[in-house]
Amino acid sequence: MSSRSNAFALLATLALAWSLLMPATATAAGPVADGFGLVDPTTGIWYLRDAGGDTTSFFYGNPGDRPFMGDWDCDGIDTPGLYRQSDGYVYLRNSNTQGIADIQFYFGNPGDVPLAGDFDGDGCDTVSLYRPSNQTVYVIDRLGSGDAGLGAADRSFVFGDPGEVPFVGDFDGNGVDDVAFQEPATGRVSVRLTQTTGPAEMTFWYGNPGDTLFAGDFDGDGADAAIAFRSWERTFYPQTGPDVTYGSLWMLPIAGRFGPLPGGDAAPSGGRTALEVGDTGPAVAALQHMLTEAGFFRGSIDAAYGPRVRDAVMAFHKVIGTTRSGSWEASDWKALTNLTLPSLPARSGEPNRIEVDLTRQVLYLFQGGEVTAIMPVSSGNGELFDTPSGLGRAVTPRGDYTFQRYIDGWRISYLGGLYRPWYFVGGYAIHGSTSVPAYPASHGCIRIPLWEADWLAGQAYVGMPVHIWG
Ligand SMILES: [Ca+2]
Ligand SMILES: [Ca+2]
Ligand SMILES: [Ca+2]
Ligand SMILES: [Ca+2]
Repeated sequence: MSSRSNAFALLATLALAWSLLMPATATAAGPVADGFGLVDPTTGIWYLRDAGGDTTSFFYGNPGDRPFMGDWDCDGIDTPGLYRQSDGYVYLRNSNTQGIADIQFYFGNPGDVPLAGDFDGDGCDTVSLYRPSNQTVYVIDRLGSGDAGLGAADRSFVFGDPGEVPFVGDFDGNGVDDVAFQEPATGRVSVRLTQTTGPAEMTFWYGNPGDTLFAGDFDGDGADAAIAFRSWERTFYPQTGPDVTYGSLWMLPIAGRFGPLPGGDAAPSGGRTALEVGDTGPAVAALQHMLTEAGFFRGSIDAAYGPRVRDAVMAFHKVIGTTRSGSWEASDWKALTNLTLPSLPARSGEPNRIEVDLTRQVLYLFQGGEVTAIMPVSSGNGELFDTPSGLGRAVTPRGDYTFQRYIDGWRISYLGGLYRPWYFVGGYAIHGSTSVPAYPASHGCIRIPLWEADWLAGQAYVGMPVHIWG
C-alpha cells in the first residue's frame, strides 16, 4: 500500500518535472490564440509576430499583391496567401517560410477582393471573393490547382454598401466564418452570419476613421473579434486584449494561427514611403489623418490619394517652402511630424480672421485665435490683361480688409467663373476655382479649390477680417 503510494507520488513528481521542462507552446492543450503581423506590399516581406512579441519574417510574393492567411491544408496552422487583383490569380503557401507558392489558380475578375475563410466549417480555409461593383460575395469551398481556373462559386449573396471594406471572421464562434463590412468613415461594422442576401445580423462600431479592420481570435475562446490597425500610430487595437505597437505606416495587417515560429528576426522598421495621386492603402490613410490634424485636409479619410489630398499636400509644401509637387515625398513624413507654422501676425482683437500669405501662396483661417485650416491659393500673376475699360494688371491687393459681400454660387465675369466668392475690396474676392496651380495664376482674385470654397462657406461671414500680405 505504502510502496504503491510512494510510486504514485514519484510519478506525480516526474510528471510535474516533465511539465516544467516542456516549453509552453501552442502544442499544449487548451485555447490557442491567433497572432497578427504585417506584410510590406512594397517588398513582399511578411512579419509574423508571435504571442511573445517575437518576429519571424520571410519573403513571399510580389509587391502589390493582396496578402491574407488561411489554413489551406487543414492542419490547424495558417499560412500565407496572395491575391493578384489585376488578373485574379491566387497564390497559396503551406508553410510560414520563404519559398514559392504550393498552390496557384485563378478565380474572379479584376478588382475582386479576396475573402479567405472557412465558409462551410470543415476546418479548411478557401479563397472566396467580394466584387465591389455589384456588392456580391462569391463563396467557394474548394481550392484550385495547376494554374487552372476555379469555375463558378458555390453560392453568392449581396451584402455591403459601396465604399465599405470587407473582412472575414467567425464572429459568433460557430466554426463557420462570416463576412463583415467596415464603413471606413464611421467605424461601423456590419456582419452577416448567414450566407444569404439580407441585412446585417450583427452591428458594432470599432476603431477610428482610417483604421484597417481585420479579425482574429486573440483571446483563444473560439470566436473572432475585430482588431484595428491604426497605421499612423503604428498600433494594433484588438477588441479583446491589450494594444500592441508594432510595424510601420504603410504595411498591411494579417492575422492567423501561425503555429510554432522560430522568431529572432527584426521587427518592421517603421520606415517611410513616398506617395502620389492614385495610391491607396494604410499609408494614405495615415497621411490623411496627419494632414487633417495639421489643418491641411478636410476630406473623408478613405485611404485614397485623390485631388483633395494632392491639394492638401500642395498647401503643406507651400508652408514648408519645398517643391510644390502635390506628391508626398518620403522626407515629408518627418517634416509634417515636426511641423511648426511660419510666424503669423498676432492680432489679439481678431480671434476669427483670414490671413493670406502671397509669397507662400497659402491661406490661414483663424478661429478662436487658432489656425484651424490651411489652404493652397493662387493669386494675381502680375501680368497685363485686357479689361472692358483698357489694360489692367493682375495684382492682388495687399492690405487689411473685411469681407464685404458673398455670392452663394457661381459668379461668371468676363475673366471667368468665380465660385462662392467672398469680396473683400472692389471686384477682388477669395473664391473657388477649378484651377489652383502651384504658382500665382489669377487676374488678381485669390483662388482656392472648389471643395475648400464649399467648406469655407460654412466658416466665413460678411464682416470677417481678411489680411493679405507677403
Ligand atoms: Ca495549414
Ligand atoms: Ca472550408
Ligand atoms: Ca460564424
Ligand atoms: Ca475570441
